[in-house]
Amino acid sequence: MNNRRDFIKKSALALAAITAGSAIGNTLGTNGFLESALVDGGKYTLPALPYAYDALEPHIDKLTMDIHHSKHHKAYVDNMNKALETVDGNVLGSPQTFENIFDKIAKLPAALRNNAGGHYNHSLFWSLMTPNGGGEPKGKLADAIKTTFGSFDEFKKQFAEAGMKRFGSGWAWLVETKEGKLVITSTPNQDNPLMNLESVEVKGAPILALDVWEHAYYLKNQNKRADYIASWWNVVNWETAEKIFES
Ligand code: MN3
Repeated sequence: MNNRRDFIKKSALALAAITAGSAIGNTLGTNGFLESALVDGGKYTLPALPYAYDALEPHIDKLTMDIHHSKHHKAYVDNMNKALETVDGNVLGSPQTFENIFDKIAKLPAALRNNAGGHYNHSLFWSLMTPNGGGEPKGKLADAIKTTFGSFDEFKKQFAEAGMKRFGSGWAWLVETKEGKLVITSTPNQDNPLMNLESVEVKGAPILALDVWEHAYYLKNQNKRADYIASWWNVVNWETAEKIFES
């Protein structure tokens, strides 16, 4: 048990070292939970949630959290590992990190794009929610949001719109670009702003991520995505978002 824990800790530290200073390094390095999602003995693993399945009630229901994590996210992890077995090592190169995979994603199989994206996006998403969440961000992130969008309410409105306008399945994001600008964007399917793809309109480091796939809300909210987004604001982990932004 201890050996395993030590191994995971070391793997996480190694990964943080490899990716330090990069966009993903900034996202992962300050985010202990996300680090635990990473390679264990050469395979990617499903991280345990940092809270119980019912902890986000009444805003996000227990059954949705259970199925979303133990079935949907697990499938992305398993299929990412399977897809990696099919990849030509010369195309991917090393190290086998999210950063390297997303950088080369245009040349890699679609299965890897969908499932590495799914694993990364969900790991980040869980870490950006907490039972003691909601309210407003503080510090530098709060200042940057006000400067960029005029007010926190205006930011919320534009972010919710990005989630509402995403046709079909996908994600809404608050991204910090290379130039240090905050931008709201969205991606289809399991694409994300770290992927080196022409179709990704805004590239940069994710600060906030919202899953707008129907599987994220259908059991509780059915077709009412707007209700789900309104509930989600109550569980946003602004502390984590602030840490990512300030790193
Ligand atoms: Mn999902």
